[in-house]
Amino acid sequence: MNRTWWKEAVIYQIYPRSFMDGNGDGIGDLKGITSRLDYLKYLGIDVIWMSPVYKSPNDDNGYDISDYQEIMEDFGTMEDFDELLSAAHERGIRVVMDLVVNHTSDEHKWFAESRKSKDNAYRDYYIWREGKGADAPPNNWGSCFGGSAWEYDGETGMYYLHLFSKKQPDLNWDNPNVRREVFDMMTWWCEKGIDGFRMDVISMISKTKEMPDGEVNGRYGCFDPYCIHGPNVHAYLQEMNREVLSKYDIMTVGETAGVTTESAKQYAGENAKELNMVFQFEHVSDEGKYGKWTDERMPLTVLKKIMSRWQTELYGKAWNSLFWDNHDQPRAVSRFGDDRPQYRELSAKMLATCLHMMQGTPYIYQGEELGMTNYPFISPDEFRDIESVHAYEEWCGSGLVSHEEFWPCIAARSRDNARTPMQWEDAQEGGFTTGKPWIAVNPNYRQINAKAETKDPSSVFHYYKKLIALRKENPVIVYGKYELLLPDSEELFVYTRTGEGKKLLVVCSFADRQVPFTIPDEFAGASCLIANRGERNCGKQEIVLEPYEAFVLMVD
Ligand code: TEU
Ligand code: CA
Repeated sequence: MNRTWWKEAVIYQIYPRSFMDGNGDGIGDLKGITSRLDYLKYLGIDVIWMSPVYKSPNDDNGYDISDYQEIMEDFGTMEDFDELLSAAHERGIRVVMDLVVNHTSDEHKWFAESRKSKDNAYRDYYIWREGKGADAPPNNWGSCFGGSAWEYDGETGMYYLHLFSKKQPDLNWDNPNVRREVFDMMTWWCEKGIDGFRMDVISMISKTKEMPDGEVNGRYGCFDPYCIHGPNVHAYLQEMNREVLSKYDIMTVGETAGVTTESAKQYAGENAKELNMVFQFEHVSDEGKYGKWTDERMPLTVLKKIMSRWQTELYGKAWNSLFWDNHDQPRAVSRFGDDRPQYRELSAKMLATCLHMMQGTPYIYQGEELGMTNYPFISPDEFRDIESVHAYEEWCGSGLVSHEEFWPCIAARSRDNARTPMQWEDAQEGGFTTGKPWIAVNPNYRQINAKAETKDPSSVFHYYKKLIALRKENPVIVYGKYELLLPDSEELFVYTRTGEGKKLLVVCSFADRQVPFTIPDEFAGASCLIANRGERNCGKQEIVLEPYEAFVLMVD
């Protein structure tokens, strides 16, 4: 297995809109990020991945791009970007951009041209189909953000495909001109000196020619079999690799909705010449009776099975990306841990231990290193995310479900839980802005903020800082072989890592009560690398784990 910088790195995801406001307009921006680079350097991360900062009307907060080579006005100027890039590089921090090329904004010049006429030169940059008569879309597919995946355009009397919002028309990757324009744009960014791309829904760029009705789920049909892992997806990624990626020392991570351990070996195979790694979503795809909108918790045995399968089946063949949350997911400590005051810090540190001792590249989502929690939403008026706004309307507005029944589910899973502003200090608006924030700051910023935690050696922040340092000091954490122990335990997540002449025992209690545990003979007398409840002496082997206790033992 070859060794490279992106395998040994820890990556920090920034959602620019909510990270730091540099000019008091209540919206995070590039100058704000630059002003916080020393904080990130102190944390010890190696790479920042920024969610999109390109020109956009913000229908989906920047995931609807109207110009790939201009900076969104809210975020600043291209000079601000250049300043951020060089300031990050001066600190040894690499910068990975978010590449959103499954779709553009409907305000992109390509789409403005494409919709003008059926014989326009840009017509086939997008996916147009005849309807089945008046007000009848080409098929029954539903979009990820509610409603039909087809929007009627009166100018030419046809429908265009949008798997997300109607302001996010899907590009037609079968058109070589589209691929050429995308590759040229990517090269332009690489020539500026960026260090890689996170590729938004990249598993969706190839669609089948035939677009039949999908299996009905609720009010619409499912597009998955026709729009995910399509017939040419690997050919297009190999072409992208030949034309752009292979020419630069950059890293790439695909956001591959629907990926399996088998297809991951193609997308991110050691020698597949496509991407370096992929995000899989099996551990964050548990559903309830309202689909993703559920406040139920995935059983630990199911979580362990999923994470272990990815650890073992990719080992030596492809590279894992490790994450608990991102800008699309609720906060990890609320979803997988326990955000009650007496357990929040302990369970945040336990979750960090569980993930950062695994094989693969760990991703820290902004605020996760502080143990930031979900927001206490009380009304749909507090939502800003198009997905949550539409979902509430579709389920409650339509009378399908009562507010009382649906509210706990959407409040638990809304993407806005992760998009409330970064909590910097116990000051106005958590130190995020001197203005009125675009989305409310979590009122618990008084207890949970970077200023307090960077000064407190026992904080969640310092625990993450130590985990990051351990990864750099112990190659077994990066390259060691994973093995799950106690698969049937619903309280304990216990696994080993073996390699580089070392063996680790990683013990994580997901329980809010004491749990007996026997330290395996081979770890008797081992040294303790890290523990969230103070040093775990390893004198005796029959021990009782305290609630959310986590520790790592190492033997030569
Ligand atoms: O997300 C794709 C995606 O699958 C998510 O929308 C996910 O299905 C959903 O959020 C789970 O609740 C990417 C971006 O990460 C997301 O922010 C964008 O909204 C989406 O693509 C469209 O660009
Ligand atoms: Ca701003």
